[in-house]
Amino acid sequence: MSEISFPYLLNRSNRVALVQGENTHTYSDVNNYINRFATGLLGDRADLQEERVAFFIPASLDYVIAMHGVWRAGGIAVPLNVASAVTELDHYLTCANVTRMVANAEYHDMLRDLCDSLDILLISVEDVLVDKAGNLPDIAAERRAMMLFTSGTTNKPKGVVSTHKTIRAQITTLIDAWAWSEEDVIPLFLPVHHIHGIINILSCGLWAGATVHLFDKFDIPKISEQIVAGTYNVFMAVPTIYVKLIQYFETIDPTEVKTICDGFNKMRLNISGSAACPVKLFNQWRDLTGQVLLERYGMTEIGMGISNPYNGERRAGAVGHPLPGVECQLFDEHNNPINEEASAGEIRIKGDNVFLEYWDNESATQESFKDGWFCTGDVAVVEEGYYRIMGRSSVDIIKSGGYKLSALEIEGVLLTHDNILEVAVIGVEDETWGEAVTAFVAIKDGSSTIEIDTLKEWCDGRMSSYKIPKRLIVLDALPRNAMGKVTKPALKEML
Ligand code: MLC
Ligand code: AMP
Repeated sequence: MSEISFPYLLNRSNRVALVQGENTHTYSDVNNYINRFATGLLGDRADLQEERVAFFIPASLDYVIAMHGVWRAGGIAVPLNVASAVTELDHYLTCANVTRMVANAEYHDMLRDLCDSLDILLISVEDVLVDKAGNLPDIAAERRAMMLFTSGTTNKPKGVVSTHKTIRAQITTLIDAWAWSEEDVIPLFLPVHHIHGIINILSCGLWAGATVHLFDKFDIPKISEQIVAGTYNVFMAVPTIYVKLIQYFETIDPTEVKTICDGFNKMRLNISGSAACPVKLFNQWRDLTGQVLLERYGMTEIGMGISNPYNGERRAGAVGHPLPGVECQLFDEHNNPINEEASAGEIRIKGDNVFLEYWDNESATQESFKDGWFCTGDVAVVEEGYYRIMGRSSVDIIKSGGYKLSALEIEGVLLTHDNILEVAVIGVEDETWGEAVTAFVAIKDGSSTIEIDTLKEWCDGRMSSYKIPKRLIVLDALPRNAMGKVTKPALKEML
């Protein structure tokens, strides 16, 4: 077993690691906090031995302290979505057998009952920080480090477990491929419970010795101000963010648009990923800012797999070539490898970047691998060496604004509505969100019909807000095939 020397965040003396509002934090300050937090977490133990410590903290210094502190003490970090509904949190905490939850004091009242009911100790970073760091354990690279929840073709999200070796591989391939350096400055406004924010931005930035500016949400005017000031040289976002920026440009003065676009123009790199970047958007962004978006493809289970080149042609509508260290192969439906160009097949991935397991779910782990290849469920073709994503093998997965949503999970909640007899949820093409959650329902005999606004109100608190259907279509009955299964393609055609 190889030991990890924790190069995630080297002590780079007085270089600035994090900026949050008016506050700046150097690498040595952040490391000092991390070691003191890890020591406090350990108490009189020598090693957390993969204890699951959850944290409910938006992007901030405290988030970084919690994440790295758990790693330094030998625990498994479980970052949670701060926009989750309580029932969703209950599932994450129970599934991961979490024992301690770190949250900012302002969230304690909201979380206390849930934590008490699950026998979880609710703490804050200040509670744990000790005055002086003590001895910290050596951690083997093969040990479990992080658990992220992902929706899939089952109705409850699964815990994707990666080891330190996985995370290291996911980071280092991007450091080289995208030419990260100490000179880089990048804003982080994406959620920090998904790999796009955690690995591609925060972890790559800190590994490279760069500076990461933390925002608790995607605040266009605040971020634009910094872009105009020339603060950032790298920008990474989901396609919806580029769409929203373009929509914002339509609401402000053209001279202001020009100064923001000039700010983007001066950057060394703009990246799009987590969902398909439409060719129209790629072209609009190039016309506005002169930036040729670098589109890449990834997944919670693999980090980044395929990327357009940093140097070389970035092709619109394509995701590029497999990254160094990532083996990538297309397979047909009979599990035969496809080696000729232009034939579509499922993307399967091998490499140190691939996750270890779904937590406490051996059958799901086994089903997701075939002959050592991780089966992504995404379908692609290769054209002149460039991969192009064609779609997904399951209609039950929806990508909305970069979030992966399970149609079955949303259907499960909607079915508990008193008036709903049957329901089917699909993703419908949408210019802003990529896909918009759309619910088809049949109403129980004798119940009154439902309007979209009342359904949205009912959903509030029962699911994260971005899962709530954007459209509702009431039918007498849902179309079914001879086996009695709802035919979702027929629903799509109806629109
Ligand atoms: C927000 N809303 C959404 C939504 N985000 N609706 C559908 N889909 C989404 N993704 C809704 C809210 O519920 C709210 O509805 C309204 O929009 C305004 O909310 P907001 O929070 O102010 O929106 P905004 O800040 O503009 O958020 C948009 C966004 C966000 C694009 C910034 O969705 C986001 O951060 N997405 C990125 C997710 C991500 O990081 N995915 C990576 C997964 S990892 P109402 O009705 O209340 O007004 C992965 C692997 C890889 O995919 O390859 O990277
Ligand atoms: P997640 O499970 O949230 O990590 O989402 C991963 C999924 O996002 C992949 O399986 C793809 O379906 C999708 N995805 C990521 N990047 C791209 C991209 N550039 N183009 C199309 N789909 C993408």
